[in-house]
Amino acid sequence: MFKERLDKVLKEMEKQNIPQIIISDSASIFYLTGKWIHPGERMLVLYLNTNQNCKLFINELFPLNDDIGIEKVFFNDADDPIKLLSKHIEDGKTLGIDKNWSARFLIKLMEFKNNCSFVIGSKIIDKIRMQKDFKEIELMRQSSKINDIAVKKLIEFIPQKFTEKKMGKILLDIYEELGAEGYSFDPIIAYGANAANPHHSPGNSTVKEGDSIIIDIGCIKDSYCSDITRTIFYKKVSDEAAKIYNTVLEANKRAIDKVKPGVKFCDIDAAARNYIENAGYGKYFTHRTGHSIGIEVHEYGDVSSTNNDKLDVGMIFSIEPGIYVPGITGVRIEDLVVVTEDGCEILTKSDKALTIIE
Ligand SMILES: [Mn+2]
Repeated sequence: MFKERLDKVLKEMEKQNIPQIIISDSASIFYLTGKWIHPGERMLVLYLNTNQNCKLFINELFPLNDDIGIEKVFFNDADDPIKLLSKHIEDGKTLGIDKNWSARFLIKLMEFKNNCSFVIGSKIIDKIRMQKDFKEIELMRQSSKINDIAVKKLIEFIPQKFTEKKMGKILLDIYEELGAEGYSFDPIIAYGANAANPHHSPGNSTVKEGDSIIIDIGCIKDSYCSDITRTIFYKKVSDEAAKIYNTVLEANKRAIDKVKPGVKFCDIDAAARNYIENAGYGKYFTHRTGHSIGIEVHEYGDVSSTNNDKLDVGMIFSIEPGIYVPGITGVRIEDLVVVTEDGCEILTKSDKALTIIE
């Protein structure tokens, strides 16, 4: 167990008056225990109680022999894990439930513990996970460092005119060569009109003269995710596309300039959005400005117009404005930043000046 992280969670539970919670999310369990357990359809529960009675309920199929600093309660496929769990939960008290816990577990537990009141408890740990500690920030730097090298290497393959799909496969080889565990999400590699779809799935298109090329990629290194987007142009760029590019770039820079403790997430979104709106492209910026990132590629804490939470030192999120003109072209420029005492550190270092490759 990471004692400091566990203590933070227990303290926050006390503050919010939720004396017991069930954590079932593998990433949150990893955050607290340092162990990845992927239970599939089987029950996996980290039960925390502010009275320090904390236990991990785990199927014996997933051998966890090391001492993780808290009691382990094993069960097998013939047992009823919910019945077992219910015996350890305090009667008559509020119980926080993981937002992603399956209804097939929860409803049964509610029947066993009908004197408890059930609330969603995830925000407690999700908010703590937003603020990365020193060790996590260093791991995020390393993950982004690999991703920066990968972008550069991948761009070198573009003149060979592989399909978007093939470029994705080449990227996986690059990540493996660089010592990453794999993708942090399915890469987006989009040529020309495809780039106007922010979530394009790489297909069989090949690059044509004048295309914008969106490369939105990320890897996992030592369990931490990176994420970057660069947009480049093939052989030539139209005046309109260059104007769009420079608008997105300025929006990206303005949002980054705004980052410091105490500023609201919605203010970061507004910095990028207002600039794009004033340039006349507002209706083509169709998504939020960014998302928190760490053990998972999308974590709690949107950089959006509706998030009034304030930034704090150690938070890491993306800033990724874009303009997508349907059927014609798309541009997105994404960086990851970590909030520091007086501003931010940019984790993604790849060049972002308008680039035309041959
Ligand atoms: Mn992203």
